[in-house]
Amino acid sequence: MKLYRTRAGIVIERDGRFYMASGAVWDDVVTHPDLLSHLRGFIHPAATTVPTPQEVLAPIGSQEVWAAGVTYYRSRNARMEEAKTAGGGDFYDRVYQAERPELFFKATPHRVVGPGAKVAIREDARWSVPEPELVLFISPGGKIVGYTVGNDMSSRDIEGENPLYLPQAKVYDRSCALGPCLLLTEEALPASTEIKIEIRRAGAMAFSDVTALKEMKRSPEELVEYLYRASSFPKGCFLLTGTGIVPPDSFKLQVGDEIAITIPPIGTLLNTVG
Ligand code: DO4
Ligand code: MG
Repeated sequence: MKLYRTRAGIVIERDGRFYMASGAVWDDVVTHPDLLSHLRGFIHPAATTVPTPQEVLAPIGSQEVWAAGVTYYRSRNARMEEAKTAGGGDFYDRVYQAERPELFFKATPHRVVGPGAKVAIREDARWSVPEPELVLFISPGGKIVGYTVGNDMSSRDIEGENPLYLPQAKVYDRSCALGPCLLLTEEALPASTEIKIEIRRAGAMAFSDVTALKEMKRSPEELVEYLYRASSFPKGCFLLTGTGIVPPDSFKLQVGDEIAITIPPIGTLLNTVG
C-alpha cells in the first residue's frame, strides 16, 4: 500500500487504484498502531483519480528528519578524501568501522520539499551534491512501518573544510527532499533493491549512477535502535540511511539541474535545483 499527501488530502494507492482518505489527518494516520488495517477502512468502491505530480506534497507532517552517514564504503572514501587537508579524514574511517553509527539531525518539516519542488544550494557553498538515500519511516514505538525516497543535499566544501561544520553543510532551507509517497509494508526491502540517480543539465545527462541496499554496511534496524536509544518521537520519525553514490569531484550542482532519484518499489523523486 502507498500513501500520498496531496493538496486535496491523503490518498491511498492499493493494487493500482487510488482512494481518498476523507477527513484523515496525516500525523494521526501514520502513527496509528495498526496502520495497514486502519487504512483498509478507507478503501471503498469509489476510487479516485491518480494524483497529478503538481498535487503531490512531501509525505511529512510534524515529524523530525534524521540521517545516518558513512553507511556505504563509497561515502567513507569520498569524505576521507575531502577532509584530508583539514586533518579530519580519519574520523570517517573510524565511524565506518565503529559499532555506533553516525546519526545527525537533518531537517524540520519546513526545511523539507516534496516532489516537483525546488531543492536549494547554499549561497556560501561552492561545491554541492545531492545524496540519493532510502528513507525509513519509523513509528513512535520504534518499528519501521514505511519507506520513501530522499535527497540529503550536501555542501561538500563546507563539510570538507572542517567536519565540525557538518550541520551547516547539511541543514538549511530546502536541503532535504522526500517523496513521492510512503510505501507501507511489514516486510523489509530486499537487499537487491536499487537506488538510482539521474541528473540532467540543459536536457542532457550530466551524471547517473546506481547502487543497491546490499552495499549498505549497517542494517536499518541497527540505525533505528541507536536513534531511539535516548530520544522519543511521539509523531514518528524519518531516517535517511546514507548515500552509496557520490559524483566525481569535478561534479558540482548548478541552478536548473534536474535530479531524479528512483527506488523501484517506491517511485521517483524529481526535483530541480533553484
Ligand atoms: O559524515 C557526514 C555525512 C555523511 C552522509 O550524509 C552520508 O554518508 O550519506
Ligand atoms: Mg547523506
